[in-house]
Amino acid sequence: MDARWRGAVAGLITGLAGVVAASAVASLLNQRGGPSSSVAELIRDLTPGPVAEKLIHLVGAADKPTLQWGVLAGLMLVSAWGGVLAQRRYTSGALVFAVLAVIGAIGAVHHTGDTASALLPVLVGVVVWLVVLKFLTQPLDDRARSADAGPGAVGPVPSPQPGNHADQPAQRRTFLIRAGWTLGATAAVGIVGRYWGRSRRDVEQARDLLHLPVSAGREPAGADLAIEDLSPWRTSNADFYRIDTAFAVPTIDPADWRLRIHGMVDRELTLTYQDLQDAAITEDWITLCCVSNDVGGDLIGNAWWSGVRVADLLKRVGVHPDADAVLQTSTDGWTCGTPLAALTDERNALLAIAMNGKPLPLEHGFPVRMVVPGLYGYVSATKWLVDLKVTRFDRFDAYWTERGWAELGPVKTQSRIEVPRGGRAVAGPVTVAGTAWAQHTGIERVEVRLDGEEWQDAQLAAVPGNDTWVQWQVVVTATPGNHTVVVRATDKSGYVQTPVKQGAVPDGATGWHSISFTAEG
Ligand SMILES: Nc1nc2c(c(=O)[nH]1)N[C@H]1C(S)=C(S)[C@@H](COP(=O)(O)O)O[C@H]1N2
Ligand SMILES: [Mo]
Repeated sequence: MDARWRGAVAGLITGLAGVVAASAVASLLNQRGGPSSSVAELIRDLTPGPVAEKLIHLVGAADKPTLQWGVLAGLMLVSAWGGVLAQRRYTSGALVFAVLAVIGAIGAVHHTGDTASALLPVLVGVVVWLVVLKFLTQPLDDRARSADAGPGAVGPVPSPQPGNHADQPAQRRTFLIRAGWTLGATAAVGIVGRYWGRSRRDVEQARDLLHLPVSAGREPAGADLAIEDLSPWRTSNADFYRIDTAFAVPTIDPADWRLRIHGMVDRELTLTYQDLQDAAITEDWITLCCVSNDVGGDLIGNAWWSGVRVADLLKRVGVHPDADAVLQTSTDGWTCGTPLAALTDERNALLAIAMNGKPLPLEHGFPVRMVVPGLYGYVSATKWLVDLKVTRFDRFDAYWTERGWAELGPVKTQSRIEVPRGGRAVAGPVTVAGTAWAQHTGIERVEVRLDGEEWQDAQLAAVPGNDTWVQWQVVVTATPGNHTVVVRATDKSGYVQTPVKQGAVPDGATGWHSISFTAEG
């Protein structure tokens, strides 16, 4: 093989390795398509209408794959050229790949809109390109070849002749070995990426085909004050905060899902997804929040959940009287410990199958998760749930308790100001609004204080029960200039939110939320 060809082959392998790595990262991050299909979409979107139509007409229904393969073929050609250039001078070849990466980045951002996660695959791809390019073209480098004449060489080093791209067998061997390794690694990465991508698509499809016996829930009358910039009563699935330790979202086919309930029980029970659909479905508004939520933070959301009451299932299995906890485990091995009492009392602790009328999104625990009103997520809301063990708190440590968080995580009474947003208002009457929560206790009262004046009662919106947040609003009178507003809530147990500031570790932040704004005259 002529040395020039070897440069082209090095470029091809480099191009392939980067694309495969980028696609694997994209599918690990559960993005649709990798950077190359994004570039195909970019080209499609940039092509003027009539031309696009002609193109589509020409290639018929195959337009999408054709375009995608076209993009890949173009990429491979350019990569080969980059390899040939790099053989002479690494930086010229690297520059070619850098330009390709910029095009990929534009495509990715155009495709998803979410910059940070869209760019990660491209970033990984370009790093792989630059490293592999160096790795493969180094043994082809003209100067390296001449130097390789070795320390034993006597006399002037012969300069490499064109056409006689000094084909030292040692260099050829090094190149072939490196090329082989790179191809092997690329194949391995490709298989992993494929596997994840496929299982994600399969499970998404199974999810789309479900017809669950659930409703989407109706906003209770008067619960949503519909104030601009105030979070809506219902948090949509797309806007719901997400917290978990899963790098790649677990993909469980509902047909394969099983939940084992065991431990200190009279009769073990294993449930299928169909069993849950056939059981009595309970639906309720429940506000879920994270223990890591700082004062004023947004790791909280309110949704209409549909599922089976855990209390009913625990009654069926017969819980031993000396048990006090349930150890929950997810398919990826995350665990949490929940007080048995919270799962057996009158509250709607649910094995949820739907969120806002839709099967759980994969990110939120599909096919089945737990939701328990009144407890932080880290001690109750296991996503991708597969195992419930009735036990005692003195017999286990769960994921976050091993890491210094409290064993028990009842939600702390909190309130948050959301309006005025952006630190600006018009002097005169100013609407201050926000949310407050004390799940499973209920909010009794919300007060607001402007610049250290008297506390002023806020008006509370309607709520369907005690397990959700409540919206509140109050009008304060602001003179032109800078102001600070503070909020505090009182819950139905009579507890008034403490001003004492505490961080989220080990059992949830405390303190009053305040904001500053400038009133313009
Ligand atoms: N399997 C699993 N379930 C989990 C977690 C996790 O890391 N893994 N995190 C918990 C935490 S800390 C919270 S606050 C909630 C968040 O649920 P969400 O992502 O649906 O909002 O899920 C809980 N369930
Ligand atoms: Mo959390």
